[in-house]
Amino acid sequence: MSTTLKFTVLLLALGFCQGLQHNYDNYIEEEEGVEPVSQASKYGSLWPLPQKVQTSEVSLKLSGFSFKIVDAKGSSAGPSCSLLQNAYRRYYEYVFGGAKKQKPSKTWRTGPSELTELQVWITSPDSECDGFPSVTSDESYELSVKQPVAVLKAPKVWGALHGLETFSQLVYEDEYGAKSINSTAIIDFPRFAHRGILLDTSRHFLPIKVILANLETMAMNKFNVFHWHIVDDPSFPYLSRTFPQLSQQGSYHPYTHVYTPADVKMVIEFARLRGIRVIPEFDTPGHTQSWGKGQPDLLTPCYSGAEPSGSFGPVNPILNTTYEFMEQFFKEVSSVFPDAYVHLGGDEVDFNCWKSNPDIKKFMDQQGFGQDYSKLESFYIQKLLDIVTTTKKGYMIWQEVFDNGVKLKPDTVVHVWIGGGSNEEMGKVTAAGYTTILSAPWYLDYISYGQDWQRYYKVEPLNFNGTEAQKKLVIGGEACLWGEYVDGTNLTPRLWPRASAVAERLWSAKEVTDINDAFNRLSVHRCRMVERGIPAEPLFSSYCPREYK
Ligand code: CP6
Repeated sequence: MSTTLKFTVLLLALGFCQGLQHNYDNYIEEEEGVEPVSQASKYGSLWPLPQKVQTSEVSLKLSGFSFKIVDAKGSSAGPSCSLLQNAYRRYYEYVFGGAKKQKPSKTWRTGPSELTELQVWITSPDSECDGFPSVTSDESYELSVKQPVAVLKAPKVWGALHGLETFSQLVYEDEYGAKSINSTAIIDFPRFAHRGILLDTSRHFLPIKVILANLETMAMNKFNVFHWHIVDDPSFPYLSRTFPQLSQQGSYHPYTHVYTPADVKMVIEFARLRGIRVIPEFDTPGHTQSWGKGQPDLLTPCYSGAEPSGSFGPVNPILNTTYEFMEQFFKEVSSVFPDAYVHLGGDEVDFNCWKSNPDIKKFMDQQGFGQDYSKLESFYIQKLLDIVTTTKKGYMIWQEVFDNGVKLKPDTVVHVWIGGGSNEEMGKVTAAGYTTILSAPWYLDYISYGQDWQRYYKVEPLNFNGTEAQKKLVIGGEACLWGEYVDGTNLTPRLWPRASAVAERLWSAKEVTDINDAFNRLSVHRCRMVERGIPAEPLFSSYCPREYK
């Protein structure tokens, strides 16, 4: 028995705290989980696991020289579909890597057990090649790998993108380093339509390069929503064409720490090419300190006794100028971001400043709100929702907005973040008939010793008391990586492969819960991300065939 184990057992025997018991559980699981990374599980290294997989022992060779990814004859997307052409190139590179097309010897012929082509067949008349993905996008695909050609069938390009990723995951190296793939049949589609990652570019500025690398990794994990928490209290890096003074005054640096319209366009197109939606969050009325620097009178002046204290609180909800500003601002946002939804925040509104302000007090009396400041919050949010509705966008809001009884449009998406593992709130929100997204168990900014991916993996989003109709309202979830302790130096390894656990929970069938099988596949998947240049952190003691360089 190792010293650590002895020590832990001793503490347990003494009836020590919950936290240590948790570590002890982890210790055991880890020891049982040790496997060489190269040892494939029953399903090879597929992650997230497809809905239906049929594998065989028949192995086919792929040669970098002759293998091609091509449009199938009947496909509705041809050479003019740059989204697919782009993806073919990307996945060819991922499959054959640095080992570029090697010219074969003269006597070389296509062997009897060689796979020469992957034909990509978009079956629906409208491939959606030039469109944007949405919550209703068809992401399904079918993949048949058999001699002499593999066929990837998908109604839309979105499914084809996922199928290409899956195809690339099936390819392995034999003992001589030759690329091989086993004859396989796959039918696949996501369990949940909304599978997101929240990144926060206000607490720390994230270079575009880092954002793009994470979009690329999201595609490897079949995530399809980038929730861009773009501004917050500490900084306002969004360069607004209508109100350039917001980032001029509110960013960490007005030239180096801003996202220009060209940057934002690039992020949106890079994401679209990978089937990823970009949902921006402009969080109000709280979390808006940085807005106040470039937009005078937007925030509530706080009072100390009878005098303004010099500090400011949430957005001032009693001025007409506030709503005139929001109208113009969200009109711009709705044209810059093509997604059908914007996230309007609404979380963690601190009432103390509102309470201190005599003008707000007077307004509360006039409106008959009494001492109930959540009524004032509702007043603001209601007006904001009306403004955003005129821009023809749908909206997402954090759960407090629902909890405070704000009247919402029936198609509002409520984002549940409070309550950790307990899913009570999911029952309440869906009982009220709202579409909902789960984040409460998936706060990846919380770190601890051990394999916390297993906790994320074990979450069952529909594990709450409710009818079948209620469960249908849960459209997915998001892993959140808030930015207080994260910037370009540590974001990627902190997010991956921990977010991969969430990816499989949101994509794969409900019954996919075997933690040992998950460990084996995820270990290989993590090495694959490393091989593709992503510094994803290890799960446990192990090695990768090609380590991070
Ligand atoms: N910023 C904003 C945050 C958080 C929220 N909103 C947050 C709160 C508590 C924890 C983690 C993050 N940093 N704008 C809440 C949605 Cl534990």
